[in-house]
Amino acid sequence: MALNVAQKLIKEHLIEGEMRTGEEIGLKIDQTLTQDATGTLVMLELEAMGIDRVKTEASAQYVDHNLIQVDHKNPDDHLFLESATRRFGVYFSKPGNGVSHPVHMQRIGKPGKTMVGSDSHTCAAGSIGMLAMGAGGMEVALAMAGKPFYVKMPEIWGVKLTGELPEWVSAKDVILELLRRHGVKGGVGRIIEFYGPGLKCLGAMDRHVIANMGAELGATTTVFPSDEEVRKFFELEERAGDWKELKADKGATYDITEEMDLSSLEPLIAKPTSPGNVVPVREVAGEPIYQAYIGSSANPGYRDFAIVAEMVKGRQVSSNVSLDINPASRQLLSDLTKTGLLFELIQAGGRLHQAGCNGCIGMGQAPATGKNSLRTTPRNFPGRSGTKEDSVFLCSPETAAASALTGKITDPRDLGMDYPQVELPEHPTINNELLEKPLPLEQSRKTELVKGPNISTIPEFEPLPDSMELPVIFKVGDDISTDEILAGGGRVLPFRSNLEEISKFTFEILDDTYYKRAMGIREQGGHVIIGGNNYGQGSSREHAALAPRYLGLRCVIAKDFARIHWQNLVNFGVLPIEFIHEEDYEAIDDEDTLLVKNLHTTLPKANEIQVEVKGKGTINARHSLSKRQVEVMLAGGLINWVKQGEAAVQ
Ligand code: MIC
Repeated sequence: MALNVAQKLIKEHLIEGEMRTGEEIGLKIDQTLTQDATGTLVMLELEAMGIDRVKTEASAQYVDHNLIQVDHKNPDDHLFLESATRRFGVYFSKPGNGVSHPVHMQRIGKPGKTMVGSDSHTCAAGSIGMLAMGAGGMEVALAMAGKPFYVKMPEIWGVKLTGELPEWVSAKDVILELLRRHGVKGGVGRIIEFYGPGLKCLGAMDRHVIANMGAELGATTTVFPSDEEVRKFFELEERAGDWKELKADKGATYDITEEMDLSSLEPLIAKPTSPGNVVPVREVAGEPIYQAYIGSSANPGYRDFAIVAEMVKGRQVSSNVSLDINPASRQLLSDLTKTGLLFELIQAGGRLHQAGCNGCIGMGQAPATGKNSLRTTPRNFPGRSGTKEDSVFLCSPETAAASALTGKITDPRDLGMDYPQVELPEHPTINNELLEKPLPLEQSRKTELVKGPNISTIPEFEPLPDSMELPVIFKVGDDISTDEILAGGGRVLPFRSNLEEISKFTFEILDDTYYKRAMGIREQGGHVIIGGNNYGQGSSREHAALAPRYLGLRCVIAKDFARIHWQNLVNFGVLPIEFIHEEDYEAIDDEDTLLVKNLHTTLPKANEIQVEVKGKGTINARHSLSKRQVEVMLAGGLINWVKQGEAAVQ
């Protein structure tokens, strides 16, 4: 049978289940990626499981999120992570080396391999023909321990690219076009596979831009073939030996197909406060801006910075605009320095920040109240920038630079400038000194974990009770993101390894009384949350499940869930169930109390669950847990389940 690229990758790594859409499959994982904001928990989980050494071909830990060191917390985490990588046999990418996704792609990723990462944008590695998926830290820890990664077999959505990108339109506009067509739920339960003659005009780093933001469509992942463009990329990165071809077979088909004529695209922009809120730039042109922000894993390539530099060369950005330059990696920063383009950026008024994620996750560079910020980052959920009432637009580097020059949102085609041609440096500055290799086993066994005072252990949670009577203490609408459940940003992120402290920020953006109310009834059995569509979209941060669980969350009933957050809820023993009739969402109010009974017998047997709304009647809901996940739920979460499994073996 002729296979597409996604099917080939899955087939080659399938160790449990069958490739039938919607059924849970278990995959062998070759590589893992963790970053500091989620990695501390992963390392604590490895410690809790008593792992001696990771079993993957390559696991890498990056320090790219929590870079601002205003007190001991972030640097303590960095040192803890470094010690843990030495202890467990993991690569360590030091602070300053850059954002995990581009660095991993450049230095460690390989075509044909699978990867899970504790960051939703792990899918960016699909740009080089990997099957790379974001997941909660617990799942990544298990993959590092050599266990399979479980996911529902997705539909494969083939997007055929034809034509060629016009001048002033680039990769970011391609993914924004897909978001314009399908919105933030368009990719749920799907792998997006790009193919067709249009691929020729997209280099590997352009594909990274597109694959990275597949996460914004809620897709399981995105894949590209490993073709001539990917070969050139590996050659440039001096890793020609790691390249291999991976293409769809002749006659391969897709579950769903769609075509995009690249020649018909125009500059696009996602308006506040959702990556799915996409319109042509010309529709919002003229709005004054306060900030133009270049960088992040969504536009991390040399080209993305060089084009901005060429556009602002010899000019000054508008006097009311802050042009923030966030190099995605040290390699890129060195290259821009060598080619002199950094000079042009700075001379034009650019403010240079360190290599890393920075303002993309609200770690600095928060915009002023009510002012428009144009960013090349992947997300603009409410408050993510660090400013509560923010107004963040997502766009290409071309649109951001044009707007920085004029001081208002500008379609770059209206600048009247020739489209600059960017050449990639012939020899990029490859320097592996900030990427420490795993220690040999004898040495790693002698390494002690270095834990600062901010690093706490994960508490034990009890198994799922057979019946639960739970007050609804919070009812939310559609598309609630993990940024709204548990914010990022400079205030909150430093507590990523301290559950008790970070839990105080839960839902703070939406309702700052949640923490107190939840804590008030935690010892009485906890509470339930009611959600709308796409509950928990966005990041993979398992803290968004773990912190509410710590505060007594036992169940979420929603219209439907985003994949990674749904998995995280299960992993921490929070029962995720869905309304069968959407109208029932309306029937439940904030003050109601819900009763679910006989869970130990009903969950393993049937998908339907009866929920009694006290004083109002009964509604029918359903769960879509696999047999394995039902066991995990009943055990009270993945850690308990793993321990039970080990106890059974002994
Ligand atoms: C994000 O882009 O939202 C993040 C910050 O990278 C997260 C991870 C995190 O919350 O630490 C993600 O994408 O998973």
